[in-house]
Amino acid sequence: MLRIAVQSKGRLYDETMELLKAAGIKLVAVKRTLLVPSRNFPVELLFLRDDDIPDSVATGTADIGIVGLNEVLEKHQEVNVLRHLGFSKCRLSLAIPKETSYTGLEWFNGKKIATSYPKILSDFLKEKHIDADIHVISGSVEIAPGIGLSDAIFDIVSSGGTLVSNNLKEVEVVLPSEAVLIGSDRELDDDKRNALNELLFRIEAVKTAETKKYVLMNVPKSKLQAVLAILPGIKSPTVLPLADDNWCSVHSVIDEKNLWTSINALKAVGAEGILVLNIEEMVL
Ligand code: PRT
Ligand code: ZN
Repeated sequence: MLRIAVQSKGRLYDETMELLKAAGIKLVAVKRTLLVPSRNFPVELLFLRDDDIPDSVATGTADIGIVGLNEVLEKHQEVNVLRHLGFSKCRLSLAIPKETSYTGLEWFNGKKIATSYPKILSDFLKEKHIDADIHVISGSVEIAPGIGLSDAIFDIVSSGGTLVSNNLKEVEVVLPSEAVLIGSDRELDDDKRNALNELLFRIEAVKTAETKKYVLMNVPKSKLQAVLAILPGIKSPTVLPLADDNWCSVHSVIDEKNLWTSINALKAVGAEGILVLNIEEMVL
């Protein structure tokens, strides 16, 4: 049985569970026991703190894991990123007091920076030849400059609201992060390898579908060519007859980012009764 380490509670939990559910994985019981098997797929979930997930995969306690890229790089374990998952997006950034004028990275020379991510920060500073003093604290990093503990911070930023409410401003983005699926180089037996390949295949289908919409519309036959010219489709749009001989029904898949432009263009050339549906999985 393939063992997947996931966060037991916190920012990654909901979307991790949603992704596994969308991939068709049902759990025996959703009670938060440490190890929960699936009832319809050869996997079991090991619920851990996110800090422990890279280590659990590196040591083989779990076969794969879902965790923020920031934790993977900070823990520096021997693990591989198998797939970016597109949720829990954030960035690790340097921030300084709002009223301080920022002159570029050299500003940090000789300064004290508070962080919970000393490894990523020291790698970055070394690469940029900046000589700063790293002060490690485990929580509430954003209050450090305000209470005189540091000159700057290096922390996770998402909306930026926490920085604003602590009179700080983001001056350098060091690492864009998101949830990733990690694995290791150790050999998996055939059952685990098959389960992993099937899981990766299903995640691919779910992720592809997330960026697409299924669109249906009624089109007068006289306008069909104009409508077809707008629609990309996977191969080509599907055209079906309707009871009224002068009309047909056209079905197609559209990139979500082009959705509203396409709908307006379709309306303009005579499409009517346009329906837009979510796609759950899409196998290309
Ligand atoms: O208990 P456990 O150890 O498992 O969880 P945790 O408390 O260490 O982590 P958790 O659940 O807070 O975050 C898990 C992961 O979510 C992180 O490792 C990141 O990869 C990702 N993530 C995404 C975030 C944020 N967004 C985020 N906004 N992690 C933390 N924050 C915090 C940040 O530390 C700062 O205090 O939110 C604040 C900033 O948010 P904004 O929106 O005000 O900028
Ligand atoms: Zn943590």
